[in-house]
Amino acid sequence: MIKIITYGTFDHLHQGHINLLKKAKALGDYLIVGVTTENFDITRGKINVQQSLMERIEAVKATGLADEVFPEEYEGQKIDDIKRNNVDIFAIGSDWIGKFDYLNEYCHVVYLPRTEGISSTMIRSKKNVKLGVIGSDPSMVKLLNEVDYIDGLEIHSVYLDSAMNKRIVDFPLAKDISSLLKETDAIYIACKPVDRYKYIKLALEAGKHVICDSPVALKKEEAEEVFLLAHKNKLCLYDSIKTAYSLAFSRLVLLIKSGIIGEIKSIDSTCTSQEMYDWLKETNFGTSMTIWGPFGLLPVLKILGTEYKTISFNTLHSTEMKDIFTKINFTYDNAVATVNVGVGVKSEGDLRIAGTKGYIYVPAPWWKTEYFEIRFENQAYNKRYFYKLDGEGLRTELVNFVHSINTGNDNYYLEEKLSKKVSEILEAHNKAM
Ligand code: C2G
Repeated sequence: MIKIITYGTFDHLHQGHINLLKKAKALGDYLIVGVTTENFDITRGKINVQQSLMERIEAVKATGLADEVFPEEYEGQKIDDIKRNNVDIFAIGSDWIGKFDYLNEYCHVVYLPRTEGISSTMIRSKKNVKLGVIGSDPSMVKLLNEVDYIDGLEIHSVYLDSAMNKRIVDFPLAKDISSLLKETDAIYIACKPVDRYKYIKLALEAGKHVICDSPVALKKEEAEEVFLLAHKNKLCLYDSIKTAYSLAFSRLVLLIKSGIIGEIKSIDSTCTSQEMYDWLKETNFGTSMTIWGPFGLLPVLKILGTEYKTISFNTLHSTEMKDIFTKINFTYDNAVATVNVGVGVKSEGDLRIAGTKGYIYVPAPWWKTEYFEIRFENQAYNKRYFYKLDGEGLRTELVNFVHSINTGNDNYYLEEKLSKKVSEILEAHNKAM
């Protein structure tokens, strides 16, 4: 009996995949198909997959062409699979020519002609979301660089608000806000924090989905109003705390929920930056809190929840700014937390999460980490975790944003109540200064 093995993501299974499976099966008697898991796809840079692993496996099974279907989970698994199953032929589409020659050591490698004119990417991006950009914050430049990686999203035009440093961008400039709103489906807001609420409202009232740098609003009431408006108009409103979308951070939260370090008793997070923009000095609200608050608060509110018992602020002022450094102290029923944020003051930007069985250490800068450690008193049990970070979390966030627009699904990386709580804390801090 001749055994053939092939692999693929098989997102939105289409004729190209079916032809490939038929050709592979025709090479022998028994066809084994490895379907790539989300985790492995992300590590190999494929992040736009829309169907779950189970849906994709079921779709391959339903073709009736495969004799065996299983998940492909890690780099190097192909060698294991080939050896374990006594495979005779490894078959894959011609887009991979040369890439799997190393498997010739274990079996015969065949590259099969690819079906032209059809791909999962084409199916996923039938309709492109036209994104308009308002603002000129440096985050906008990062966004413009990331969009190429996102299926189903294109930058339509950019409206540079005059209040900040104008930057040269390679995209068409909109002459005013109303023409930008008229010609787009969604708006990315990257302007001064104080103007965000105003632009979010304008965009939502015009029926546009919104993704906005964090914080979305500086007052609790304003945050509540814009989220309510989004619901009323059946639109997505994304608060862009990029760290929430990074693979390392989201896996860290899941590991904590699984109880790996026991009950969480303390969280310490620090976020600071040296760079000072002129416009920061003009603001009449807490600077370090506005710039770093949403990031610093994220692990505390995400892990310990938004229902703390007490909160207090310890703020350092300077002649130029209302707050250059703030320590926020929280008490919860069974835990405590401290968040340090600073602008123009530099400190070690790490994250420590203490539990009853062990602790998690995320080195600086923890908010864009690809790595963390779970440590125990007995160091023999320590574990290190590595995850690839694409575009500082922005890429995953945009993929998710487009997915929410197309399906109406909620944003499950960053809950609305967390965004609202961030605005509430910023307002309370501003009042306390
Ligand atoms: N394919 C094809 N014709 C198309 C599209 C895809 O023949 N129009 C083939 C691919 O060449 C591949 C298989 O269908 O052999 C699955 O394609 P994808 O779902 O795109 O998966 P891919 O990223 O190619 O995964 O480690 C290798 C991967 O697992 C292969």
